[in-house]
Amino acid sequence: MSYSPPKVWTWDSQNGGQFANINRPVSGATHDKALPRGTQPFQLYSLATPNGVKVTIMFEELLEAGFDEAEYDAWLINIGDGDQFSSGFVDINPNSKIPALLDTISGNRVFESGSILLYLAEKFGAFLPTDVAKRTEVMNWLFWQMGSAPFLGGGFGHFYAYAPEKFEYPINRYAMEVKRQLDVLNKQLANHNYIAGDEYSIADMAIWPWYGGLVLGRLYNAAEFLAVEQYPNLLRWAKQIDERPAVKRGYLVNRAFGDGPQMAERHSAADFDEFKL
Ligand SMILES: N[C@@H](CCC(=O)N[C@@H](CS)C(=O)NCC(=O)O)C(=O)O
Repeated sequence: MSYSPPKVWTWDSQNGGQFANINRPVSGATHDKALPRGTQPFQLYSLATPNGVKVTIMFEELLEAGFDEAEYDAWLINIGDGDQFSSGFVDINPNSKIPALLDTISGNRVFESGSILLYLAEKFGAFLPTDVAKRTEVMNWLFWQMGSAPFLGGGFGHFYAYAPEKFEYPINRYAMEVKRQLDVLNKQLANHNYIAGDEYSIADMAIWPWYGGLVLGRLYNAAEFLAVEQYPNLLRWAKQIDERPAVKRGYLVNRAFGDGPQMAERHSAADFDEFKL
């Protein structure tokens, strides 16, 4: 199988891949629609993909730690339906990707999951050490996640689970890179309880939904293919984080797909009452 690129690339909207209907080569709004707005200080617009879950875990951890001012309304953005291209969403994230946040107290818009985690950590003085050396290590791993996960999601996940055919070259390339990343995490967790050291931090919250989810068999159904039992320290950490009550709650928020329990929107702590968590 070979392909000769034409002189100038043109858009084939019917490329056969899953999600091809929402991918476009241009940015910006496709329709005029305001975002819904609740009464809580934070308005989150998201979906329970790994990038979305990072932020709902952070909100639930803040609330669990007693920061009542971290109350939030979590509104569902159904990316399959193109909700991320509404004029209201594009106003708070010109990149049209979940998660996006509005801090109604300061009026700040915040997009990119790493930026949101950092914003909330600094605002509440939580899950980010103040000591320079410790803080730098958290940042190292937070930025590691932001740079690495696209190879897991856009690379491995796309070609292993979503592409219209199984192509050997990209699956080999990205399986190799993802296994290298799993080995990096496994080695780091051999002598650290949490990713960045002794303390649970926003680095764990950023990395767990992707790499924890992968080794727990919740992502791309690829745990066997990637032989995740080769990473025992990573598995130990993934299970340990999975046990946290705030993580269980955060995992559920904005979940409107899959076989397990779902909670499309979250507006107060009482929304969890009907779930056995
Ligand atoms: N780097 C971004 C990535 C966000 C992202 O890729 N979001 C996906 C869902 S996981 C999305 O909204 N996709 C919709 C689209 O591409 O139109 C972040 O960490 O916030």
